[in-house]
Amino acid sequence: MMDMHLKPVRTTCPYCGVGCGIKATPAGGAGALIEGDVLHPASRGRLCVKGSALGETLDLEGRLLHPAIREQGGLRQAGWDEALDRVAQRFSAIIAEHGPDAVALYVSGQLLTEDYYVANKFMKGYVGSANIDTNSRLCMSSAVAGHKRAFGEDVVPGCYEDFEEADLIVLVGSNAAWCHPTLFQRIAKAREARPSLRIVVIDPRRTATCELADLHLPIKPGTDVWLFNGLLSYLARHGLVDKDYVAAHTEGLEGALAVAGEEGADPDRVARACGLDPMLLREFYALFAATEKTVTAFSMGVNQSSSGTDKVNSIINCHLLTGRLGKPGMGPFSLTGQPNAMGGREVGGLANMLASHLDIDNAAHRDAVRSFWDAPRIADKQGLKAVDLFRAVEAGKVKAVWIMATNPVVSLPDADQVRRALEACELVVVSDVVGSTDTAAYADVLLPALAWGEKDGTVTNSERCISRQRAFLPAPGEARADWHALCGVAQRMGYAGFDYLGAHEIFDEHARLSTWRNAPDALPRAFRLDPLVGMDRLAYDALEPVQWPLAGRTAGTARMFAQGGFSHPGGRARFVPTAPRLPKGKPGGEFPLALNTGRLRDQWHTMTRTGKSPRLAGHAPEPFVDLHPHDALLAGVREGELARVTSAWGAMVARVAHGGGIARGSVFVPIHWNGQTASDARVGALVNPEVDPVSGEPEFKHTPVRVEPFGVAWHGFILSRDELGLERIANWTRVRGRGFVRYELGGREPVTPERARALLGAGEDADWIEYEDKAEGMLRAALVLEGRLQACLFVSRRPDLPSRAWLGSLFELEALGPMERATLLAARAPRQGPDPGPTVCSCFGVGRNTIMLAIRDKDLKTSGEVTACVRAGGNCGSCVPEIRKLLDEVRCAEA
Ligand SMILES: Nc1nc2c(c(=O)[nH]1)N[C@H]1C(S)=C(S)[C@@H](COP(=O)(O)OP(=O)(O)OC[C@H]3O[C@@H](n4cnc5c(=O)[nH]c(N)nc54)[C@H](O)[C@@H]3O)O[C@H]1N2
Ligand SMILES: Nc1nc2c(c(=O)[nH]1)N[C@H]1C(S)=C(S)[C@@H](COP(=O)(O)OP(=O)(O)OC[C@H]3O[C@@H](n4cnc5c(=O)[nH]c(N)nc54)[C@H](O)[C@@H]3O)O[C@H]1N2
Ligand code: SF4
Ligand SMILES: [Mo]
Repeated sequence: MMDMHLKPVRTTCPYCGVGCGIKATPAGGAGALIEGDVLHPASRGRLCVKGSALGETLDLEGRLLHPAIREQGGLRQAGWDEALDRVAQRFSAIIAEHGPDAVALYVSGQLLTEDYYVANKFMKGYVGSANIDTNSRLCMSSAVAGHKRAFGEDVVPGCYEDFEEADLIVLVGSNAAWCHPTLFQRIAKAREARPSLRIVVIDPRRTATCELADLHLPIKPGTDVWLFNGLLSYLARHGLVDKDYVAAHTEGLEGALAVAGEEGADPDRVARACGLDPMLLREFYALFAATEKTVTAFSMGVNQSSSGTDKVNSIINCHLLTGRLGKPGMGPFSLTGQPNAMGGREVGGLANMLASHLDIDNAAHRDAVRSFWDAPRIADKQGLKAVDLFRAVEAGKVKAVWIMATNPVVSLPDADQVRRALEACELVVVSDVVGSTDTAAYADVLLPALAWGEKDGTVTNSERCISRQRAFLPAPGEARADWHALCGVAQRMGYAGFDYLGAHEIFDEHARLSTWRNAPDALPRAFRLDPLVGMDRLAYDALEPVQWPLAGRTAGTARMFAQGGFSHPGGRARFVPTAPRLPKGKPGGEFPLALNTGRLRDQWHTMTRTGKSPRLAGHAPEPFVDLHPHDALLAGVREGELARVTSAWGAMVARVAHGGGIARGSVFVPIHWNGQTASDARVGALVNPEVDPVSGEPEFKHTPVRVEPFGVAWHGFILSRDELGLERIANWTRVRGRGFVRYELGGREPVTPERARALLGAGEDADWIEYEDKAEGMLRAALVLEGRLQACLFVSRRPDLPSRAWLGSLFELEALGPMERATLLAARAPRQGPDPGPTVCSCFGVGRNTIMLAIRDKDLKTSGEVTACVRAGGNCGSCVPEIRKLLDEVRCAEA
């Protein structure tokens, strides 16, 4: 059993694919002190704001603690035996009647490798269907397909150190400042030490990442292949072909160059296709040509596209041509999203793969895996990819689906279709750590999983580094590891080979499979873990982070392919001809704008965990639609007011914002809000379900939409100690504050004092403070309970509501003093300075206005000076790019 003696435990962050090391010291109960682990090679002690706030997400509020079964419309608590019996019986019955393809698993890059391995073995080897897909389909599948086409295997050739060694870093479709923050900080630090390091960002938006960029190429959405084909052609014409490398280790250059064609040979034409200033494009091409040590890192702006796989290969082509691969400071680099995106690929979690980097379409590969498992059967054709899977569920072809560690009702495109599918499905099993998610609402059987801090296993980060997640908290309620639940069902279905005594035994089997028939004359592959075979529990627990392929238990390999040795037969890499094409859904007519979706700095996906942290709530307390002021004018919407965004698939409501980074013709909406945190802000409902033909990855960044006013008679907010049921409110959103819940409201039916009382749950003789100005359409009220502020409500005809900052702080008081009572409805502290403004630094709660004031008053010039003056940026550093932006703003205003 784990040691619970409040000693620090070294583990790995459960969020992004950087995979930072964490030292967690249990603080009694469900809490823990979270620090960066200086020994972890991925982060060397750094943590971003999400990682730093993990301690605020560990409490058991909202946790799913017991299995539950749906009966007569309602869920009732059940024991594990009953729940697992139910799943096993229904799975067996459906398979017996309709065949193995009538059941499916939909899993996640947030599973540990051990969970993932068991899920894949269960489906492909025992059920005998490849209908297991994962949310990595929505994330990394284009990179996987691109790697396989180019290298013959899904391998990232480089490592994080390359970002520090490079002379040029090109970030394509990546907002690393917010999404891979500690890696971004390594880049920032490298540049500080070596100012000659050049950084280029290719993104239609001007993001926080651009604050570090020497060049920002605001590319027309979807046109990356034009840009990189043009670059390939430019490099070839300017004598940059690494002839030895190309001759010795690659094939197909002619075809790739031919497809770039005449258009690609003329940078001015490329610039036109990409909507870029020709001078800017030429400057980038010249810089790339002149800089041997170049890393091209890419993320969702590349992968999540109907031409995602071609985008990936168009980038890799440029690195193959110049031989810039696998050597210090150079290479194409796929930034992975989830903590175990890579581990999932190693165990073959996608519907078109087999375990251990083997192919489902290859009979010898199938035989290898089947014989290793000694399995009764093996899936012999590809299964359904995520989007198609949920279509098949709606059509009744797939009759049972087990969803694990993902929230598809929020995160899949055409998300209302997913709702319909789950409604129609005979058996929906959901394994989650949280009881109420948009997806769990459709569960027939709900299974409680161990969360981060409780579960035990391994993850692999973007640079192929395997590291341990270790438990440091006791299992709460009846929660169990996901692999344990899977084994329970498998055993009940009569399958042998699922009697593991612990995660270490699963890992051992996984490591052994990687060596199985892995020989030059058999089925050679780069992925192999020989030195990790045979670890007992102790050795597994002591495992240090290590990069595969391995030379020893602690001796990894940082870089690959410098000397060729690719996994295609013959060992050569392949140039892939990539013919450019635009996204199919062109904005115009009814839907004139292109919807781009993505992430915010302080939230993780559907907010089930980051949403618990008050510290993380301040940065972006509401969903918004960011668009160019000109497009707002055309759409008749105004900053600060609510707008409806509609596509051919669905609609949502969000507040209009002008962040300043969006070009005309596009809008940006964050992905995080869902049915639990807003009445109507699930952006997935709008997203075009078009997918890339090779990878099956959806077009998340490009859906034609229109924006129009969402008319309300009043705007308002409520801060309340308890959650409220907000009936008859046209629009609401919710975030967690320290000691309170914050609701932002837009309403149509007037709020009278009586209605205000009803909304806040104030009885006849409640301690109630109220101020009303009917002529101005203003109402302010507060409910006090035993001397403490219980709730307050502010309503106004216009969205000109007072700051929530000071009001929020009153919830931390044991009792309201007379001064606080007197000024409560003014929403300002008696002798308070100016409103601090929206949060920039979440760690120290420093607002925009505070920072701006300091910059102006004290004439601050650098982010370091800002930190010294007001603390902002002094902990995790995630807000430093935003501080730099504010410094620029002041500088511009002064000039
Ligand atoms: N804070 C935070 N960090 C996260 C996550 C999170 O939820 N929150 N999630 C993690 C996960 S799973 C993932 S996958 C990663 C994603 O990390 P990123 O890919 O960096 O994040 P996104 O915001 O999805 O999109 C990146 C950028 O692609 C741009 N883009 C859109 N269309 C195009 C195009 O046609 N061409 C180009 N070149 N760019 C385009 C968008 O404007 C956006 O700025 O983040 C990980 N890290
Ligand atoms: N519009 C739009 N949509 C997108 C994207 C986009 O850019 N735009 N990006 C896509 C991408 S890249 C991704 S990765 C997806 C992410 O989308 P999802 O995977 O749907 O998002 P999460 O909120 O991370 O869902 C994880 C779920 O697993 C639960 N969970 C956490 N830990 C465990 C565990 O150990 N076991 C179990 N059983 N459950 C656990 C959480 O409570 C949560 O409900 O979104 C995709 N959807
Ligand atoms: S960068 Fe942040 S979210 Fe990503 S692994 Fe590190 S601490 Fe976690
Ligand atoms: Mo992702």
